[in-house]
Amino acid sequence: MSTFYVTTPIYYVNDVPHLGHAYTTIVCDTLARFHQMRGDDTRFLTGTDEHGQKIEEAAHKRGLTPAQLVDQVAPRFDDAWKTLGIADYRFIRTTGERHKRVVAELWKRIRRENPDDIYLASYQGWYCVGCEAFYTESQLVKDAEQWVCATHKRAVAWLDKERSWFFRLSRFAAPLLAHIEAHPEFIRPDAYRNEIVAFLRSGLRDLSVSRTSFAWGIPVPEPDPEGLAHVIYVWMDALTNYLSDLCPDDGTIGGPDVARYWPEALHVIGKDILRFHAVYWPAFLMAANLPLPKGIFAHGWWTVRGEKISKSLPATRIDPVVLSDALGAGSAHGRAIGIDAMRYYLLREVPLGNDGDFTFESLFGRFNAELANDLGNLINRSLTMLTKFGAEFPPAFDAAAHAAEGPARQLEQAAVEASAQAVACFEAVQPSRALEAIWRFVGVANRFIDQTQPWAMGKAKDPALRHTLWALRASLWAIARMTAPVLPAASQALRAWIGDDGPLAWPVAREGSVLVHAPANLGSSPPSPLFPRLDDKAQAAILEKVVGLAAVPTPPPAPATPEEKPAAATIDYDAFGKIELRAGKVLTAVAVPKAKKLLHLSVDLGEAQPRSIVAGIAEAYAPDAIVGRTVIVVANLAPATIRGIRSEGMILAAGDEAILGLSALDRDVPPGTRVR
Ligand code: ME8
Repeated sequence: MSTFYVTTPIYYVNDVPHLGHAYTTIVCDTLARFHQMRGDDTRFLTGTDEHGQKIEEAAHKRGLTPAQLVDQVAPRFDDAWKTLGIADYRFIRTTGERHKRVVAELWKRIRRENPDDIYLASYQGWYCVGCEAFYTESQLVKDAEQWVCATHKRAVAWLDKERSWFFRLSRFAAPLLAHIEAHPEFIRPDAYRNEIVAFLRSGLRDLSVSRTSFAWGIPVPEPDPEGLAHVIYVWMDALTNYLSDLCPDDGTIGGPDVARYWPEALHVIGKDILRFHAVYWPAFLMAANLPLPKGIFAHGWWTVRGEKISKSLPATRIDPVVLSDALGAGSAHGRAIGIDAMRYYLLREVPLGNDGDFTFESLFGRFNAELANDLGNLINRSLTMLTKFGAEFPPAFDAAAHAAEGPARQLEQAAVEASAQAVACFEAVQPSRALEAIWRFVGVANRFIDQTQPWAMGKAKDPALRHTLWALRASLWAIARMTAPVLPAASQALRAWIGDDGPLAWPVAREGSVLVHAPANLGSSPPSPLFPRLDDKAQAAILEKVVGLAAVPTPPPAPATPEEKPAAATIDYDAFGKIELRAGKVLTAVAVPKAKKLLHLSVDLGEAQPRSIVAGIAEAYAPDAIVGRTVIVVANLAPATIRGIRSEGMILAAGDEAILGLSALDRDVPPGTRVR
């Protein structure tokens, strides 16, 4: 039995899960399910990254302590994965006691094994809180006299001579290059390996691995001679999760799980965090004289209309739970089938490693062509034939018919090929190619029905129908199993229909045959379509649910006694109902030139385009302080032009002359939600 250990990045808890997070988690889930089916000793880890300046700032923005924020948000990731049916994962939080012990232990171990690899100095330079990363100017972009992070498109902060512990990263360029050369599979796909090799060849600078300017982190486990309190750099803390989850509770780095799983670790990550995983992490491990993980697989970014799906761009955010609910609405199996369809689309649409643009056209296209048509029709047609003729012609394997030149033999060959190719592709972390191989078999099975015409055989009372029906049933059996890693719910339903209640193992060829190993005596029961075709109406309903405006509540009823005149200086419900207040998320904010009170904002109200709004709040709020906030917007105010800028709404704020406070909601609601 082999061992397989797969990890997702641990996600930041400064916001809630979106489709980008779901993607990595689904990739890992698929690989874990596949290896489980192959009989491998499988372990799958995900979790949340809860320390650092970014989390501390996010908490303060919400008026919470960091501990309160992380305790609120971490379960939302765990819940999302449970709702999405992610199987048998372990969930680690970096605020957990064991993790904190292991991180301190890793630090001490580096100091023991290679004392000079960590030293005190002072750091001066740029820092992006979004990435929690130090940058040189050559890694940043200049925008209107400011250095801006290329990923977060926001100004970076200058850290001025912050006293810090440094890690001697510069020592590791050569050993890392040697490791990559000796293990070509260490960084995949190739393009990312080449990127890291080029980065290493250009030389490495030592890395600041502690911070003193904030406190939300794991304390450095040794005193600073000047008495300053340091917390460990959040990436050193976060990366250690992959190891700490395997360690015993006392924080020792070792024990049976480390021995068993660590050498097999595969880190699946987005390309945005490749350098941390492919350079910093192995260097920390080398300095501690610990073995490296087996590999790192970086995937590309999902975009929406070309913009990366991210927390900072709400217009790109798609909630995976809402999407799967909407996709499964037409199926008797509901969300479970919606989840399968979403998994299928994400895994099939782009080869792992490439970027992909999420579009509803391609999602609906694949749903209808590949799930409803190719797979759905095969299932429906096969089960119909089995139900209709199975009693008169009980399916039976006929060795001679199976071996003879003809459709059954082609079917068998296609099954053998699909199984072997899918195994190779899943093992090589190429789920899109595995699905292509399986769908080639689905195509051959559909052709088998066209060629053999079981309905005509039934009519002609042809006894060969018994073998034909057997072959159809065996094909469904093979397909149910081969699709199980990607389509767990559809696979389970299909297996129930054909009576496959054996342990869920991969269908392998033995003595040149896959199909002949299908269990005998399969029963069948009447199906309901797994993936009902999405017609125009269904597509419109999905769009409405996933990207449409949040439902607008009906206006409150008029007062019960209309003859009662409202008192002076009050307005009635009707008048209030005419004011359309909506939650809006501030996407960007810039000062209006020569107007010291004005900021020009773009605000997401859940519409196709963000609104342009000019607000008189510049004296009270710096642009940076309001980006990302959810405010209350008067959405139906007549547009006006202020200082030559079109303003399409008003933001509610407190204060007469001077602005004293900005309207806010105490929790995140989808942009566009009505406020009343
Ligand atoms: O980086 N397309 O956490 P994070 C594809 N805490 N994948 C995406 C994506 C997109 N548009 N957006 C996010 C962190 N992801 C650190 C990791 S690990 C020791 C610490 C996925 O919450 C992708 O896997 O910003 C990416 O690497 C990860 O979410 C970033 O999540």
